Amino acid sequence: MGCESMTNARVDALISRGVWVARQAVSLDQVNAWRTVAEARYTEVDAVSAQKGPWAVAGALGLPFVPTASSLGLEALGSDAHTVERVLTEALGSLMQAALGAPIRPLVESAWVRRQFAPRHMPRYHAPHAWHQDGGLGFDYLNDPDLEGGLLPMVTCWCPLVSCGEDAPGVAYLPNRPGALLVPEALSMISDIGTAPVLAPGDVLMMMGDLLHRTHVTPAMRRDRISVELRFVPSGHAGRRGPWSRPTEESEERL
Ligand SMILES: O=C(O)CCC(=O)C(=O)O
Ligand SMILES: [Fe+2]
Repeated sequence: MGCESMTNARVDALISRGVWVARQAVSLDQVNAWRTVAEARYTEVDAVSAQKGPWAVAGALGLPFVPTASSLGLEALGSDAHTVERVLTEALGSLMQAALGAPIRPLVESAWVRRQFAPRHMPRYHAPHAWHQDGGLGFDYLNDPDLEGGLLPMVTCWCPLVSCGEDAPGVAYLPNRPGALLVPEALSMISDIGTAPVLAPGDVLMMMGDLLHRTHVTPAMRRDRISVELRFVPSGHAGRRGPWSRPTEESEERL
């Protein structure tokens, strides 16, 4: 397949199925550098957590930390947080732009390092992510009836820093595009187990904002997984703030 038709195949898949696995989009050296920093940060997280409990981590490290999902703000990677942004934009920016039909920008205030555990290591307070749509970030599910208008135009780049999907938790998705947000009751009734790709470090799972996905974890898994994720929206779009979004310069100005 020629280079151009390959690109078209990716755009078509992302637009029609809402998902594309960009194999080896990031170099292994680069991913290993991110992993080394992320592992060091999680060593700090675990030390604080062992001493003072998981709810003390954010204050002690001065970083966003969600104990129920072991999620750390991407800024935990220091200057490497900018590298994530640059590398993903360089490698996949044109594909995301084609899928969203507009120039793009990263949603840096909602960017994460995630850790998911093999069941045998799972801390008491921790849970895998249930079925959801990333385009529902910050949507008021209780009071806003506009499930179609409420969907953010978005592409998530989900990057495992270790191999996953088989022996370590990955992500499962339902390959179609609802085109709107689903109410929480509908999400909780999904019985399909979905498609869970086996991913290697360097692979990037790209998901449109309406794609249904969740953590894929099975009782047999033995290894834990660390991943980074960055979402992209059209550059002209204001995005939306979720409960864990960090202040941006703009939102600070408004305070
Ligand atoms: O890392 C995972 O297991 C899933 C994370 C995810 O989908 C999300 O937080 O949006
Ligand atoms: Fe997600």
